[in-house]
Amino acid sequence: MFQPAKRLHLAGIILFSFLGLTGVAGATEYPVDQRDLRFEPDMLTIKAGDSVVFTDTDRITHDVTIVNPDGTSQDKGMSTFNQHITVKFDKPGVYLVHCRIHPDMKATITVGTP
Ligand SMILES: [Cu+2]
Repeated sequence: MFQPAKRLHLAGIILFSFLGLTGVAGATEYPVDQRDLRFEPDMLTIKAGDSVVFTDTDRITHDVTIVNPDGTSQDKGMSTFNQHITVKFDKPGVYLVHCRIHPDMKATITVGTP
């Protein structure tokens, strides 16, 4: 038997599930390497809710310190070869990234509204 009401209900469930999945998948992880004493790339534009995965590809220790748009800073710690430091950016603004060990290592991450 053909039951239009039931079909519509099922379609609603499928659509709802789909939207739920894309909501989660909407956040992106962007890779940034710490390579040859530089952040690579050293300029990045992302959206609020996205994350940046910093990977130390040098055979020396690096640090990830984030200077927030309000001037406060957060030291995300040190990494050695092939270690990752993941930082999630929830608020829009311009963030400056640097390595405490190597003052010339700098990057700028611009976080836009999602
Ligand atoms: Cu460094």
